[in-house]
Amino acid sequence: MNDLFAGLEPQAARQDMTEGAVLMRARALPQADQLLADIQRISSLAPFRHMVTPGGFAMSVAMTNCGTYGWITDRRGYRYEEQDPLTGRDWSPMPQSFLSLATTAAEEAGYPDFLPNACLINRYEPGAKMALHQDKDEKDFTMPIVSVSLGLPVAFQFGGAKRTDPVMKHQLQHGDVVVWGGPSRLFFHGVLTLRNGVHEKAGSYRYNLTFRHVVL
Ligand code: MD6
Ligand code: FE
Repeated sequence: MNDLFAGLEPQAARQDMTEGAVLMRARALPQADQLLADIQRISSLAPFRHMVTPGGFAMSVAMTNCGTYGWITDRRGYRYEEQDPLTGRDWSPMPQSFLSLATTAAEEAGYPDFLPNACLINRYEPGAKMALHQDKDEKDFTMPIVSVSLGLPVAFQFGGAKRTDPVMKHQLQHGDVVVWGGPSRLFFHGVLTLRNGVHEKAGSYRYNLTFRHVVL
């Protein structure tokens, strides 16, 4: 064994990460091929792009969206919009595969009333990462977020309510689902640099779907 995963949590089918946050290993495996096919279709209409932060930096993660609202960033700030700024068109409706996975996983985690109206699709290539952040552009924090990992594995960091709180690392693999809400809904989290690799279903990428309920 190498020490690549030293310090990471052991693998259990279901694991409480912190208050209100549940990791369900391989929960999306049965649907993974369908999810990847839907990502391809969605991104043929609304291509993955490296958006620019308000500070003027291009993000290393490429993004697109589906659902009623899509998360975007540019020099004017972070926000949700009903149209893709790249094409001027509405985002694609959320596919049934996405919707049923998100709502059933949320229910299994103790959130029976989750109704997502936005899905941010992140695409990481080797070298890409996401700094510690809070998801707070949704305005409604009563609903959880459901997160689905596909393709290459990555180390996910989960901290606390303050940026300086200690973080736990969890290795997220193809098919893993994280549901979090309630007391941890606004906790800081991030993704460490994606390492080189080739995944049999996703090539040299990691995809992450995050389902949210947004109010404008
Ligand atoms: C990622 N995920 O896993 C980044 N945010 O690529 C997130 O930033 C995230 O997984 C809110 C809820 C769940 C998440
Ligand atoms: Fe996030």
